[in-house]
Amino acid sequence: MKIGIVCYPTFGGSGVVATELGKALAKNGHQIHFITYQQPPRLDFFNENVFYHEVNIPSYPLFQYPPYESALASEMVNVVLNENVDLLHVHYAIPHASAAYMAKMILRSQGRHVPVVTTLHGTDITLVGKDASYEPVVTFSINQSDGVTAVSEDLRQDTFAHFNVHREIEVIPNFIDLSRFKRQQKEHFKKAICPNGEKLIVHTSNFRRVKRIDDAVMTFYHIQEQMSAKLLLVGDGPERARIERLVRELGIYDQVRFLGKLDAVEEVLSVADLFLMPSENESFGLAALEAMACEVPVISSNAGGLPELNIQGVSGFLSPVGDVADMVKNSLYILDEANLPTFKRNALARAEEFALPLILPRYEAYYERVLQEA
Ligand code: GMT
Repeated sequence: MKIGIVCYPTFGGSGVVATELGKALAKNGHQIHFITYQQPPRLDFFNENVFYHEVNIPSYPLFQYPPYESALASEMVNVVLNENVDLLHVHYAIPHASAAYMAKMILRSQGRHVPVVTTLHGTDITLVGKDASYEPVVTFSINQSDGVTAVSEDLRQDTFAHFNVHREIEVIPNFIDLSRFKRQQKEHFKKAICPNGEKLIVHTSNFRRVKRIDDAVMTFYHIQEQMSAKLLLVGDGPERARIERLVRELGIYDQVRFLGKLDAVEEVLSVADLFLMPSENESFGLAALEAMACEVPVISSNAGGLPELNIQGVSGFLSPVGDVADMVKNSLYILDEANLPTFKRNALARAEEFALPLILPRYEAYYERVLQEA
């Protein structure tokens, strides 16, 4: 198949899923055309089946807001016509699904039919999409897609609950490349950070409010009152300055390191003992899956799709959102040397259920179905 993939070229979430999916499809012999406003971070290699088309957004003094959606739709039209693309797969509904609808209509007016698959990732539904400013367009463009997938059953239910969507939504969970995300021998790194055998706790996110990083810091604060431990915070975003202030106020700055955005997050995860994801909402929790693949048990909230990933008392524990005391109690239980090895093994076993070779055929089969029905 020749597939056009549209996504945000970002470090986390939907952008990573879209890029990894495209790479895996290309390895399977499909021709993949990425259409984005910047080279996605994980698209840094040569593969004969991968093509990159940058969306050009010319500026003009009249434009307070450059019309990205129009430029994107135009680029999709050009790529479909020039590269003979069979199907467009857009990740994150806003504004990709409506831009794809416009491209589809333009192409149809020229006698060319190209089906559109939209994958819903989370905040496009749970946070941003249901805002009245976007809702009519999101509802319309989901209904007009030829195929719609969601990364968890919870997100699927949320979509039906908040939007007047009258078409089927297929749940295809996120996946993990276990050849990349695996525990590596990085003992020198662990020794440098934890010279006295401290337990190493990690949180990675885009530092937005929805991640409740205060809860991660407070959980760590109470853990280190009971046992020696260090916290690594990976990622960057609007909350970072506030969280740095909180860490200083708590007097734990020496035990916490802010690593910023990292390409090779699996190296940090390889030396971690525990992963914290106390999010207010999380449609899937890809960062937690990456941790589990590196044999790191997960303390998470029970929000959104997290119960579909993290198994209570097996790969980690889930607590009600904001229940720091419960997260501390569960963390101390996991970090107990009598329990830690079992949780590490279980975390990997759970991650293996989301291995790329298990999930990729579900996308391929879904594309085939959409192409047949369109
Ligand atoms: O985590 C984010 O806020 C980024 C966001 C995105 O769309 O890029 O992530 C969402 O998609 C990920 C990939 O499907 C999911 O693993 C995340 O759970 C989801 N984030 C939220 O629902 C908050």
